[in-house]
Amino acid sequence: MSSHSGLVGDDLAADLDRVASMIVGAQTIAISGHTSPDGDSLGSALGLGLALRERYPDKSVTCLLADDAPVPRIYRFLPHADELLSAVRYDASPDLFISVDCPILDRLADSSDVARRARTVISFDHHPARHEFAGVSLRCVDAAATAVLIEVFLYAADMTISSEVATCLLCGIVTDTGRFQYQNANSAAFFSASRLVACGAQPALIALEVYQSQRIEYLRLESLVMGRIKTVAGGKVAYSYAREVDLRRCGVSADECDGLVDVVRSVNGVEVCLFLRELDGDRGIRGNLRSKADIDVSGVADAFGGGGHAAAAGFTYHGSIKAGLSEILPLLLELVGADVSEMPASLRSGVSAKSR
Ligand SMILES: [Mn+2]
Repeated sequence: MSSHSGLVGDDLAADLDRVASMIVGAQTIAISGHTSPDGDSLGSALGLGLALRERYPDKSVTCLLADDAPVPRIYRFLPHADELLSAVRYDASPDLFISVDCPILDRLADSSDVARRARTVISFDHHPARHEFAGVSLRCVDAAATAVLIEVFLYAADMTISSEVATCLLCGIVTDTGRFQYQNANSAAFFSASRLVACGAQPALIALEVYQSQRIEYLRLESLVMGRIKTVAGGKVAYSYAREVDLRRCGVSADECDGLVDVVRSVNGVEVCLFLRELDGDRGIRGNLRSKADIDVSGVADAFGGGGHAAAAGFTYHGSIKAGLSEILPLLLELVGADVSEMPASLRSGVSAKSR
């Protein structure tokens, strides 16, 4: 095993070896990240897929999209993003299915059927999980991004990391650490990022494409969300929301909204924040939670059937935005040790003694 970033204990090192030999033993390989893909999910799948294709030109390696939807615009610059195949159009039963950045089979959406058909399943992931769905799971919750784990794996397996592979993986690290600004931006993340830049990854290109290429329509929506930010609990909790009609009027698609929670997060003095967005077709509300301090918001996400990390979690809520706020805010107020009476009266109607 080559030198690694300090992330890999003996157990994980043994698993990395096992994964390498499972890959060698497979002829057809399908790789997929989760539904509503983000930079880590796409960067990890593409980076691993490209590296395997370069190393094993005789194998059939296919990178899949869990949804039958286009790649989000800001990630289309990723090398070979145009070759990603919707899982519904992949008919084969692969020897090996590799899940990246996904803790539960359900979040693989259409790709979960491919996983079920596969002879063996490997998972690379950094989310906490209650059950493992893969035969071999490389789960490291201390990794800032799944892309860090992929980088460590490629390095340990002595695989060449081309500049294209490196750019894909660095995109995963940059986006999952919020440009190295979140609490998860640890030395292992910087270590992998440094090695990737040495391999030819282009940090300036990633920053340009992901953060400096917003459509004016998106910025109009962002200003709407910004204008709606409210703080409670002496400024420790902030929240905002976007309605389906806001997206329609601004001309913004749902996959462009991932960064909106960061607008809410950016308020000075805020410790936890909440951003709610109505899903189209009455599918409920998507909730995103962030913590800027030591407060763990994953339990709140869990209470609403979601999950995630201590500092970044999400869930889908079935109900209206107002009902969602009046249910979720008391839990956030509790986390920062504030009183529910600090909630705006307009939202307090649904709150009862059970919330305390
Ligand atoms: Mn991730």
